[in-house]
Amino acid sequence: MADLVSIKSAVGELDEDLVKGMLDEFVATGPSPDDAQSVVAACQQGMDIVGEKYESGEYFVGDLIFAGELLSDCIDTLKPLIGSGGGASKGTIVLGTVEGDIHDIGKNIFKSMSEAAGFEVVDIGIDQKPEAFVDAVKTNSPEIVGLSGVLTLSIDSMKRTIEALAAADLRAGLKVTIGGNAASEDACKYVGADDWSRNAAEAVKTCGSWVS
Ligand code: B12
Repeated sequence: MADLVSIKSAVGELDEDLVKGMLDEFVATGPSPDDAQSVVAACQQGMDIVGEKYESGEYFVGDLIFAGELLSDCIDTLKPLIGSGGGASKGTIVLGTVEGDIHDIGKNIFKSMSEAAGFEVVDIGIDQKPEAFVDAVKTNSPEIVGLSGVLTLSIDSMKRTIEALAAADLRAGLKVTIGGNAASEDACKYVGADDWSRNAAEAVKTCGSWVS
């Protein structure tokens, strides 16, 4: 099993060579999908260190950008290990990052894991207005809508998005899940979602239970 503490710390230190070396070694051991998900989680925890260093003034926006690229590379390396749902589609998820928020690393991880679990994912991208979600739901008739957001202000965008779905008569029979750093139990209640998670693997399990 990989050294999760060292991976978390190397991501936090933005030590690209060390991170890549450790992930290459891990991949070479032929790990299980669960082990690969633990490494994804360790990389995500490394991003929390990056966030703390940014807040304390040690890192700047350029470091956030580099951190984003580093984590995307990590996910590209780990994605083939996460497994494949195989067979028929389990259902459709319309997914996007809500208006005002351009963060998409977590959204992309949730997308990869959902696809690996057998869902079809319609990814409408970042900074998406409520109307864009409404249009995507009308076009694709998904079972589930996933709203991603890491900024505090994203909570209000999520609320507006869910209100727009209700106003368009699309909310009944649709499950809505929210994720990203902004998601919490309180946020879930406030925005009127069915579920929330800051862990993509757990969220995918919940989505699976909704369509089974
Ligand atoms: C990388 C990063 C960036 C990159 C983003 C690159 C990209 N392509 O996404 C860049 C440089 C662009 C960026 C920009 C900014 N950022 Co920034 N950024 C981060 C950082 C370091 C990491 C975010 C991240 O990717 N985390 C890792 C992912 C994997 O975690 P996650 O999103 O939570 O996703 C997981 C789960 O939540 C879940 N999930 C995610 N989405 C979904 C969706 C569904 C449906 C489900 C079920 C699950 C799910 O699955 C994922 C895997 O488990 C965070 C710090 C932090 N700790 O979060 C700051 C942070 C989010 N940024 C912050 C800020 C302030 C900004 C800027 C305003 C900076 C600036 N002055 O310009 C801008 C915002 C621009 C905007 N309008 O959005 C603040 C937000 C403060 C706040 N509370 O609002 C943070 C918290 C840093 C800090 N501590 O101050 N940022």
